[in-house]
Amino acid sequence: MKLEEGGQATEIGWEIYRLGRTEDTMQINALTGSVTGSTAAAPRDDAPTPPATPAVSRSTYDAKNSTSPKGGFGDLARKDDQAATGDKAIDAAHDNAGIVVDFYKEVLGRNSIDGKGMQIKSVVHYGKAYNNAYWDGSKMTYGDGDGKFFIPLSLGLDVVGHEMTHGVTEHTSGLAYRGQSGALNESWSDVFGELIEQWSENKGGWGTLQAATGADWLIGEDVMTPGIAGDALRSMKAPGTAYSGDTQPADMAHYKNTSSDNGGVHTNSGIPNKAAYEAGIKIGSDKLAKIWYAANTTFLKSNATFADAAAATIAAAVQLYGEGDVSAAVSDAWKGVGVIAGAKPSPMAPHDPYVAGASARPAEGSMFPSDYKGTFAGLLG
Ligand SMILES: [Ca+2]
Ligand SMILES: [Ca+2]
Ligand SMILES: [Zn+2]
Repeated sequence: MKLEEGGQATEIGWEIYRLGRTEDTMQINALTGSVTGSTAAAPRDDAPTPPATPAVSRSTYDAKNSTSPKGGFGDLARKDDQAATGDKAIDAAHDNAGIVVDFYKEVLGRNSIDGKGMQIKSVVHYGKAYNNAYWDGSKMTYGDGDGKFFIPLSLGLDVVGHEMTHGVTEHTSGLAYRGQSGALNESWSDVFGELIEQWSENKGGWGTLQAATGADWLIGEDVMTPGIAGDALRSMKAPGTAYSGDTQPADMAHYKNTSSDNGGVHTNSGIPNKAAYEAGIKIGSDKLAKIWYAANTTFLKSNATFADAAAATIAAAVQLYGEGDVSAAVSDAWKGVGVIAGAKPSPMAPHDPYVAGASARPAEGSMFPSDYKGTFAGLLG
């Protein structure tokens, strides 16, 4: 909902009615979780105490190098605020998961992956020399890497943020994991993996544009190829240059029409990644996070195309910051990569049809909320 302030909608948020006290209301900013206003009635002795939001529970398991660990998870190695185990991969998975939960709560007002306090489960030491990490709908799983291409993947905060953001996407837009919607799903995970890393390196804050312009915008740089300096799995700043075999396109003119990798979800994600980077260095990482998050929770549908993502992020920018420099920077970013007409026009590649069941939870609702009255369409030209 929008909160009216001086006749102008300024924030999106929730209005909370306290238990048993319908005369009390409180406005909470949906993005920061901060209380923006309240009306309180006189205290009442018999009023029930509203439950405090419990801390999100974290459990990290040791698969002991099995691909079929005991009970599906392996042994519980560390829970909640328990002390470090001394096992680097387990401790990094546990600590980094906590940072990701904190980021979503403090920056975006989201209570865990599902928005309802979902317990965070991580499985570490999965398989032998397993060079990957993934989200499967209920938990994160991390391999140890073979020591040559990867070290234990949980050591990368952007990797952990990437995997957990797949969970957030599943519970919000439900972007179907193939074709352009799948590349957007991948890109949103990269964007938040990187933003969470920036936020954490700035000790839970942003130095306005400092974080955006001073960051490397690389994904997986801390865990990839310990023997090679300066490379990464993906570069948002310069897609296609992260490592010697990087084939990511940086604009629509180089979009890869392929049936492998679910239609190139890990390659074509370079295009929206580059758009996010270009927007981020102009508007700052804080606004980038809030706009891209609002696009995922409010505007994107499961079968979104890149052009839909452009429209969604522009709409979110307008909703959060009004029409102006911020929304124009977002629009310019998508024009720059050729997704919408402008600086580098190029034909749109056809979008794969939506495949029912490809997404765990197809999003409901429409591309734009019915109460949206902005004029973002004019910004697309
Ligand atoms: Ca990074
Ligand atoms: Ca390296
Ligand atoms: Zn991914």
